[in-house]
Amino acid sequence: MYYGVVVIIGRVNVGKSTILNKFIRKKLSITSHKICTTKTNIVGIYNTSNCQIVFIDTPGVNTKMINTNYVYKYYNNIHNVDIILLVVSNYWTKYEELILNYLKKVNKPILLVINKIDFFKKKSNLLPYLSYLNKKHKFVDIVPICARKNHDVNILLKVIHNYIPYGKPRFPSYIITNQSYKFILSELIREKIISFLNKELPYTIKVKILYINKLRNIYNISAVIYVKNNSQKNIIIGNNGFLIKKINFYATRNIEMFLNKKVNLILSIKFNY
Ligand SMILES: Nc1nc2c(ncn2[C@@H]2O[C@H](COP(=O)(O)OP(=O)(O)OP(=O)(O)O)[C@@H](O)[C@H]2O)c(=O)[nH]1
Ligand SMILES: [Mg+2]
Repeated sequence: MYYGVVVIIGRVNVGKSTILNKFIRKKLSITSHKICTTKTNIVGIYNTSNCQIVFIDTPGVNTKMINTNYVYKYYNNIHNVDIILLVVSNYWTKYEELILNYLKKVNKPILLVINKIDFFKKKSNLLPYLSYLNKKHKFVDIVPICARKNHDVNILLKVIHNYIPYGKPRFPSYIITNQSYKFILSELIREKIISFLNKELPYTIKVKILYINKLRNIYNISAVIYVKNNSQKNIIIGNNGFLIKKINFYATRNIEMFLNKKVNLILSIKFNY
């Protein structure tokens, strides 16, 4: 048997969480086109008949983090991983430079993943970028993919397999994460809040699951959305409750897909500051 730990690192918004979800074949880590979607490390456990890989999705590096060592608290277990996936999109920035400088000191194999290759209209346009990246570091491999369309994610998994050592799996094979269900469901609600709200607001809002009750094959789930003040509350509720209903509708679908069960979601709003 094979067992290994892989950390997924990169700038904000390059598609790290999308990649994790494709590996695990479930939405475990929420995604959005807005930056700073992932707030904490998210673990996804991938199983085959002879291999278990623990993937750790991390919050993306952004402007706020770049000037502090804040981000590296999410990399605290980096010395225990077998391989690092450095994810970049269709361009390289000073953030990648900073992350790579940090990773070089860690002395672990780095696999470079170029995501969003759908932005290269012609395959040949990718070649100069590949040779540019090749000079940046002695990456163990460079794998171009398009996570959103699930293109070449399987190739990436095969390459990762090459770096997974022999070992006994640590988790039962039916487990896909070590996070609690309550946490994942609260994230699936937060994803919809992020997608329907503008600007900074979504990032100050927290969601907590109060209870999950199964009654005749229907999951009754009660969750609280914590806001700072009345104006945030009004925004979330929307005209005649339009927005909160929309959030509820799409969050319910999100959770139903995750649980594979019918869901009745009850949302309430409270102040937490
Ligand atoms: N065009 C394109 N978009 C993609 C691809 N993969 C992911 N995306 C989109 O990129 C956006 C960011 O994806 P995420 O997975 O949330 O990115 P992330 O790196 O986890 O972002 P943070 O958690 O904020 O660091 C989403 O809108 C995705 O749908 C891809 O291959 N092509
Ligand atoms: Mg993310």
